[in-house]
Amino acid sequence: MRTDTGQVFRLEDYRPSDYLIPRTKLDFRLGEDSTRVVARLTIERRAGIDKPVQLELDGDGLTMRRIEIDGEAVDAADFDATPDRLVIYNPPASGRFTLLIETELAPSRNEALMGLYRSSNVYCTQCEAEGFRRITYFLDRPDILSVYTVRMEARRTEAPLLLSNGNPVEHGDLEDGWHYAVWHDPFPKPSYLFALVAGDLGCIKDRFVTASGKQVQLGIYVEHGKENQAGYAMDALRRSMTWDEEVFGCEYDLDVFNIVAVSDFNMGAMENKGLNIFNDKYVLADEETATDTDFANIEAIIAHEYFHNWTGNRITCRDWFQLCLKEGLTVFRDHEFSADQRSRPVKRIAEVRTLRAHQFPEDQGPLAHPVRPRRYREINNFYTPTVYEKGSEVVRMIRTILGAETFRRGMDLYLERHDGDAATIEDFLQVFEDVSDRDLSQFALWYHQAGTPNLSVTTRHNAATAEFTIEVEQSVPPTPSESRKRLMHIPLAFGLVGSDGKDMAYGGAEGATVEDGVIHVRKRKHVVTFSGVTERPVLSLNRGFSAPITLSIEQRPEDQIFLASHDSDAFSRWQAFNTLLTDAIIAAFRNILGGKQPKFGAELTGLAGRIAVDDTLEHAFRALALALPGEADIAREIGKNIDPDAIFAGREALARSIAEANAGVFSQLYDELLMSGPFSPDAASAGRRALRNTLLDYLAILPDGAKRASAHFASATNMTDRAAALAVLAHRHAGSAEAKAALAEFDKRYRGDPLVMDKWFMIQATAPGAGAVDAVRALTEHPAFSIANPNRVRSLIGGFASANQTGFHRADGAGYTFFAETVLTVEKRNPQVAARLATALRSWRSLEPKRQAKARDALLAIQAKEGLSADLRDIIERTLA
Ligand code: 0A1
Ligand code: ZN
Repeated sequence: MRTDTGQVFRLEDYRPSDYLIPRTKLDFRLGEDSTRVVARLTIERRAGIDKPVQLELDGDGLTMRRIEIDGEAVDAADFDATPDRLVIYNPPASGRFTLLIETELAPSRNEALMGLYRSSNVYCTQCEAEGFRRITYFLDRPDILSVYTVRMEARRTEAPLLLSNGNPVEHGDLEDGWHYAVWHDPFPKPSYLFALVAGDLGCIKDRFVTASGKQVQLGIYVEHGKENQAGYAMDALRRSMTWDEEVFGCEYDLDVFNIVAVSDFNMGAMENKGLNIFNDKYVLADEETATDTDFANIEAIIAHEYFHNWTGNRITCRDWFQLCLKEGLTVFRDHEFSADQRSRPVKRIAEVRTLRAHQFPEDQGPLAHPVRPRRYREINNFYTPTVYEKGSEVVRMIRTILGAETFRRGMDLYLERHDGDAATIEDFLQVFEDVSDRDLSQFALWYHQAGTPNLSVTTRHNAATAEFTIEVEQSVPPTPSESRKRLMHIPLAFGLVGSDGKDMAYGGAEGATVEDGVIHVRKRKHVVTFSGVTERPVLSLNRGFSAPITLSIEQRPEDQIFLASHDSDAFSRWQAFNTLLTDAIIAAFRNILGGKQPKFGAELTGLAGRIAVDDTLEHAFRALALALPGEADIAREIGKNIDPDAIFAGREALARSIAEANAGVFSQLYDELLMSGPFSPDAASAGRRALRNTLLDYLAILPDGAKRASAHFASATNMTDRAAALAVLAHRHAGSAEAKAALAEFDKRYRGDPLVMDKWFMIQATAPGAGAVDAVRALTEHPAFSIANPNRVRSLIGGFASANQTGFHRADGAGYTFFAETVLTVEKRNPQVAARLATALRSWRSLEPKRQAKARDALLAIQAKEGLSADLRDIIERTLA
């Protein structure tokens, strides 16, 4: 485990390395307890450096067995090798030489899952961000691009399959039951994109012909017996390849494209050149084991990793500060792909919900950082919602400002100008300035400045002059180490909605640039006056969520109801209804704290009923609209002094009130939505199921609710419906005979399928109330649980800490104590997963004082642990700062 050295990396310290490694040859002799790696590196001193300089290579926990320069052993006095660094004091004066390094690794003992490790008897690698240095000494930084040739030897019985990046070159038998394979990747790449896989796996194959007629062999490798669960991923891959050609002009460039699913993986998946390695959760799916959400995630992640082939691999990052260059852009691309494959408005609502649930709390808490950070202690901790999701929103805003056509020209220029480069955010912005002749310097603050901007808005209508005025004032709250903020360029899409529900035309606009339905907010305050507006419009603002901001706007409830019923922008329609629901829950929360009964207006509950049956709306949209804002969303709106129990009670009261007011309508619709015929994971069918399951959640509150949910569970013919019913039983009827029976049956039926058991763990981990701590503790002893597997840990412990507000934030602090203990246990094996888990306490300062003190104690207990990993110490110290 890499313990904390306290070293801080700063963007301004970037300097190109003195040496380059144009060619890398790797020879692996694979054994689970001892693997030998011989690296032959062609090293060249960078042009312009004319005197000899020492060569320093990165390592992490390495054992070196041999070192030669140009075929000669290196004298002990001429180098220094520690586990974490290799220094060669006097490299050949010519500046060009071959360095041979032999290291010895123990894949079976690598539980951090970085570098070369074993997952269910399969050898695999994970090198992003700094895992390659756990395999051999190297200039392990993304601006060192090298052409790799990889040779692997293994026992044929143990590893009949030998894969690496690029194209296969040769393979054959060796003595004693060993065999070998050689792979060559002609595209120069950084070390973080290196990968190998060796093992005994099942496979499905397909072919793809690219737009220019190139034949590509596609392979998806999975555990034997799971081949029939890989078909959806293959279909998603083919669709991704076609889409990227059509929408971005990006064609695939190798003869083969392979995907391998492994069951022990720290993240979702990895875009290694020509050999993507996936968490099996994002490959395996069929109706019996996967929910509609799983299918959608698989489609998105297959696409994401594939799209990295251009945005990430052909054009990579100069340094890790530029991570958003590949991640924000690739998330934007996968969002667009899903929007095109499914329903664009529904996809947009889901994206915004995710952004608000994950990125907003990060941006508004102690872990806030710019989309392009300026400093880090541990880069693993910067694979964040800010870099990914906010990074994607920034790209979306560039498109909004430039328009779709100019944006595409900018992307074409980027792909052409920087192919083969290790680029920066400045390079990226430059292409859009070049194609548009716009000055994006103020806009660039979205990359450089942390925090969620707020726009405070007031409006007035003057009937006599037919003028409608919008006053907009921007502010960006202070974030850690950035107390003073500069003014941002915020593209604010809007509409003036007339009484007929249509957007009103206006004569002109003054006070800000207004183009194509977008107000460009650039100053602290704009007074924007629209002329020729004869009737008072209802203002629809930040349509499509054009900017990732918060809005403070006093809007009458009747205006919100009007927008929720009529806005032509589907996102804004959803937003208006969601705001009404949020406001109602907050009012109920305040009543409960004041000892009063919460009350809800009939307009609101009636509107819920009307949305449910509105056939002009997609089923999936209706399901999203009717899903109440989560407890954490409400907590974020309230902002401080949070009592999760009172929020829970307020939210439940609204759910009951909606259910009671609409019992008949909901029940009838629930029956109508039942589908017969074969299962299909398409968006329309998934939408029907989503709406029916949302209705079930309401109906389960009413008399005989447990019976209805139990019948839903028993008659389910797919995992979406079965898991939904189980959650309703375990959450709304915890402890009932029906809940117990369903949990037991699910366990019995799926005990042998770890990915399905993750759902069972998660559902129980998120059951509200004080009992959750003990339940989760007991489940850590369940035979299907394993503290060494990241998916199990995320489902049970992550589910509890991040998605169970009343359980985790139990008033006596027992949730925090259990959490601190568990984070430390996980950390012993896997610091990266532990650090990610620990971010669950990032909003601790918004809790009411008693819980706040207990949460702080838990953080301090972790901090006090000796020899803490760099990953965990970084998160804990920033959280406490
Ligand atoms: N580049 C990957 C994410 C990733 C990052 C770090 C990893 O280390 C364990 C693994 C994957 C992506 O964006 O999909
Ligand atoms: Zn990515």
